Amino acid sequence: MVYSQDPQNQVDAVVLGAGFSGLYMLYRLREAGFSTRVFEAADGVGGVWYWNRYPGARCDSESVYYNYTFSEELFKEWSWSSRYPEQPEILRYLNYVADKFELKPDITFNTRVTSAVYDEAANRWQVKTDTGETVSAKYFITGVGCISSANVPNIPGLNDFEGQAYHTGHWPHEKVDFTGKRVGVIGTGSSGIQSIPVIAKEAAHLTVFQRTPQYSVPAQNHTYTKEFVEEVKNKYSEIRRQMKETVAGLRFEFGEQSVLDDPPEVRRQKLQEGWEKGGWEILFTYNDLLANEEGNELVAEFIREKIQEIVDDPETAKKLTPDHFYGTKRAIVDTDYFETYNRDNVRLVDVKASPIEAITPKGIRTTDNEYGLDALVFATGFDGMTGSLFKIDIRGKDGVSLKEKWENGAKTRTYLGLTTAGFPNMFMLTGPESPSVLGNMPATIEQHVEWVSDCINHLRDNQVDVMEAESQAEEEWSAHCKELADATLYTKTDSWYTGANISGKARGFPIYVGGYGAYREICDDVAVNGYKGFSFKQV
Ligand code: N01
Repeated sequence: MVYSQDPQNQVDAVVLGAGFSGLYMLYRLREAGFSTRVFEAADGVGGVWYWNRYPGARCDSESVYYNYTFSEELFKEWSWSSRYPEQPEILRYLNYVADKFELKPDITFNTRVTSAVYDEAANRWQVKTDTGETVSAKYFITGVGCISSANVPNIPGLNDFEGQAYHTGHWPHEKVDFTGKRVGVIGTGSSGIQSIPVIAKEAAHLTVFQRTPQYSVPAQNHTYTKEFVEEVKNKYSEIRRQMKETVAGLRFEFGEQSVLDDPPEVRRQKLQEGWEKGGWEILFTYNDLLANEEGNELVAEFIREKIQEIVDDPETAKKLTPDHFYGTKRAIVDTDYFETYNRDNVRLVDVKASPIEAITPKGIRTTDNEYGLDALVFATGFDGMTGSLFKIDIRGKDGVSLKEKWENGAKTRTYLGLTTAGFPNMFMLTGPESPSVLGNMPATIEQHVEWVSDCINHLRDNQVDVMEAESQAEEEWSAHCKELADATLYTKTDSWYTGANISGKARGFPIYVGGYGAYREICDDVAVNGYKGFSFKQV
């Protein structure tokens, strides 16, 4: 169905973004008979998988969980090639979904929503785009992603560089050829750690500018056999159940024991097994890794020893050794990351010890050296959680903007991470104070989309025109999120979770840490109890 060309440009719902969230939201709304427009800045579907085309980009959730499960037919039609497939394959998957369900005709591509203002008299959202269109919608739903607003640090001389510069989150569509080039990479988060080994193989020379060393564990990536893929398809119900009920929407639950319960040799054996299995095994081995300083240190030390073993040059190994709590920055899985520093053409620069002073026409100048470069890669991350929402001028009742209400990010206030008081009929898919980024995104996205579409169906069935989170419910939810987060080690580390990566951004931890399964139960309970915590209006 193509959206109705209403002369007033009115639709039931406007959805922002055509990534995992927006595509499924569109599907559900259309199935329920709501006229829906999706706006997407890119010229294709995919969201982060459209933009993040850097070498080595792949998911860090196992692929069999990194997909939709709402359609058994879709789940059984699609076959992943490997445990952690690369970006082109994931983008192909999302295009396959969009084509299978004929979603593209309802998506307006190459169009960015610039503002969304709630018109209290009409009880509708007025949504404006950068192409000059205004659409009036009863429901305004954001699916803009949690880590989609690229952070390019404001380094002096940024625009003076004469070589090619790239950000991992805005990578060109055509292949970037680093052959014969001296390449610099700034940043060693997931994007840096995935791209560095691949770039090192191609470039003449690679210099990595590292501010904070990171823990990383081997992905132990491998291709899937036909038999395994068939087996997975037969486990559809089990996989869907795991994605719904577990702590992170994957096959894991946290282990039953504290890190401190195991004697050293047993702990070592378990961690060694986790290392060999790869991925996030280690992270889920114990029940208190993310809450117990002493226990976390024991696990961190195990990974530090691995880094010392892998990296030949002791000085480089020392620079690569992290000292924050393991897992409090997003746990990273890699392919040959630490091994890459044993190559002759790779050099590591510690920019905490010798900060970057400037980008020059010919490279990078730190306080103690100058590095000549032909190409520069910013693997410097994103303004997470709120960055993409704040790029849009979203205004609720009384003309108050979301940015003002949340004090520029210093105080996000939501009810369930889905709604915020003063912004009626607006829903944020994987919004701040939902579990979102602390696990497998497609799982948390499916839950949010299904909750929102059930909610909108409920409003229609009960002839309710306006639904709004109550301030009291919001206060309690935000306080609950903060209380849970403060009991963990997450808040003790500088990370994009805490906003510490963005200069001037207020520190917080706007993510629900109680786990996907528990969160789903809370959301379901709210719905079953007549959407408690919300007020309703019939016009
Ligand atoms: O970004 P990051 P990312 N000077 O913020 C450094 C998801 N993701 O794009 O740690 C020098 O983690 C910064 O240093 P520091 C995933 O959730 C998933 O890598 O702030 N360095 C850090 O090293 C991930 O967590 C996949 O001190 C500067 C790096 O840049 C999230 O996206 C793949 C600097 C940024 O690391 C973000 O990952 C990729 C400066 N001025 C991403 N500014 C999957 O596997 C920043 N840095 C699915």
